[in-house]
Amino acid sequence: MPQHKFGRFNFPTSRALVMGILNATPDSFSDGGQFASLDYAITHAEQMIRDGVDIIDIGGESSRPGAPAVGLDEELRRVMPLIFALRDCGKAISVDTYKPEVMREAALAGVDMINDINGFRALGAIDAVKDSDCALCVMHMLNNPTTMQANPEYNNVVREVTAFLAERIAVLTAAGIDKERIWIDPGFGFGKTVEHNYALLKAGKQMVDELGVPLLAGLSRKSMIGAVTGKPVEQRLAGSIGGALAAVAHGAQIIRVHDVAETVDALRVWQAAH
Ligand code: 9MG
Repeated sequence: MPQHKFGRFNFPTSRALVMGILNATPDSFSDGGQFASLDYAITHAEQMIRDGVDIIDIGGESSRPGAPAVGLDEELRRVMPLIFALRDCGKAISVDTYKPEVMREAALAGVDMINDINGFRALGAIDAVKDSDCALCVMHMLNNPTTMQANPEYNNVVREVTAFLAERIAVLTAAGIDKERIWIDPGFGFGKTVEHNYALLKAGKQMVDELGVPLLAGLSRKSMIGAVTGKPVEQRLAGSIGGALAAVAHGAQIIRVHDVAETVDALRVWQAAH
């Protein structure tokens, strides 16, 4: 049976995988400091596991436009205790970071994926991951999280994003990284208009065929869902599930989501109908 090697795990290619978003940021419900935040995040992770998650994506810095940058020490302080608490939970662990030092520590701690919204472009990022065997998610982002949504323009968004990802794959493999470790992600909402996002969504299979690596898609609760449904962020569950199924129909093999239980159910029904 064909499989994706994914750090310590082998996943079947015959179904799409669900990646649950776990924020290792201080939560707004608790004023109990670091340990309360850690407890809260672990409780959330345990719920995702009961709900059928495949991969838990731990992030210590929000990539939302306007979100405050987090320093290296603070990001390590947020992310590392969660990695240690969850790495033997039986589910694959991913870390969402663009900082080489965090990548290095996470890889040493045995995580299964590094998810880099910056496509491993930071100085030292490739060195930080090259000697590990975790999977690498290479995402496209135009400019940076502060400037990316200021009038994004492309002549041909699919061609330009595909060319960017092809270049990153070439750089990673030239550094000695096995292509089997690499996943691509068009980066919905990262320097794209609604039209750009849907053009990329529809081009998923074309990108996979052209680049020869599997695709991860993250559109949960994003503005591309709100633009079509007219719903605010807290009412985008049904739209996000529609988006997840559309992404799978267009070739995505991992769906990054907030709402694990509902997405797992939707994908199970989808799978049963194929
Ligand atoms: C961290 N993060 C936020 N949105 C994302 C997306 O669409 N893809 C990936 N890989 N990471 C994301």
